[in-house]
Amino acid sequence: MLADLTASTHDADHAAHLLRHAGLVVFDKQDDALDRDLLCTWLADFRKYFALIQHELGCQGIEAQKPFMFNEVCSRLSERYDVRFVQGKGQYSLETMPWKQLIYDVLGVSSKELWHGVVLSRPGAPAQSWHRDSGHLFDQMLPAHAVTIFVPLVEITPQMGRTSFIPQTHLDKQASDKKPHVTPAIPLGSWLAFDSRIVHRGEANFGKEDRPLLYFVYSKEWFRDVNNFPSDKPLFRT
Ligand SMILES: O=C(O)CCC(=O)C(=O)O
Repeated sequence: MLADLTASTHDADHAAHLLRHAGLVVFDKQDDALDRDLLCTWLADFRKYFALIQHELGCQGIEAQKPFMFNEVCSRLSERYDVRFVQGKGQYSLETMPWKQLIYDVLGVSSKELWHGVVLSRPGAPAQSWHRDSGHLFDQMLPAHAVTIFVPLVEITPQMGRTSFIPQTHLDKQASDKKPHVTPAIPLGSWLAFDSRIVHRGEANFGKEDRPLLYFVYSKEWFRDVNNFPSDKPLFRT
C-alpha cells in the first residue's frame, strides 16, 4: 500500500491523483529532497521561537504540562505543542517550495497559505486520537478545500513516533478508525502532503529526542479555519 503512495514532482499528474484519491502522497525521491541548509535554518528558527514561547509561558505561570490555547501556540496533550509561526513569509513562501505545483493543481492557483508552524512532540508524548484537521464542510463530497504539507526537521526514528494515516478517509464522512492505516517513514529531506479531511494521528514519542515536524496549511481562498487556534488570545501581549 505504502509503495503506492509515493510520487515525484516530475510526475505532477500522478502526485495530484494520489492526493485526490488516497488523500495522501509521500515525496521521498532524491530529486524532491529539501536542501539540508534550509532545513537547518528552519530548525534553528523554530528552536529560537520555541525558547521565547517557553520563557513567556513561564513568566505567565502557565503550566506546560496542562492543555492551553493561544494564537501562537496550543498544547492539547501532554508533551505536544502546536506552534504557529506568525512572522512574515520570506523563506517559507509557497513560490519557492517544491510542492507549489501540487497545491495549485489540487486547490487552484488562487489558493492561499493559511499558516505554517511546527508540531513538536517531546519524549513521553502519548499518541494522539485519530482525528481530521478539518471536517467535511458540505453534504456533497467535494474536492479538497485544504491541504497540509509535513516536513520533518530531524531524522525521525520509529521510536520517536511517526504520523499514521487512514487512506481514502478524506472521502468518507463515516470513516472508521478500524480501517488499515499506513505510517510512512519520511527521511530527513522528504515531505508529504495530505488532504486535511483524512483521518490521521501522531504516534507516541518513546524516544529520547524532540520530534519537530514543520507543517504548511494551504486552502481555497474562501476557507477560514476557526477551529485549530484561537484568534483572540495572544500569548505575547506587546
Ligand atoms: O505529530 C504528528 O505526527 C501529527 C500531528 C497532527 O496530526 C496534529 O497535530 O494534528
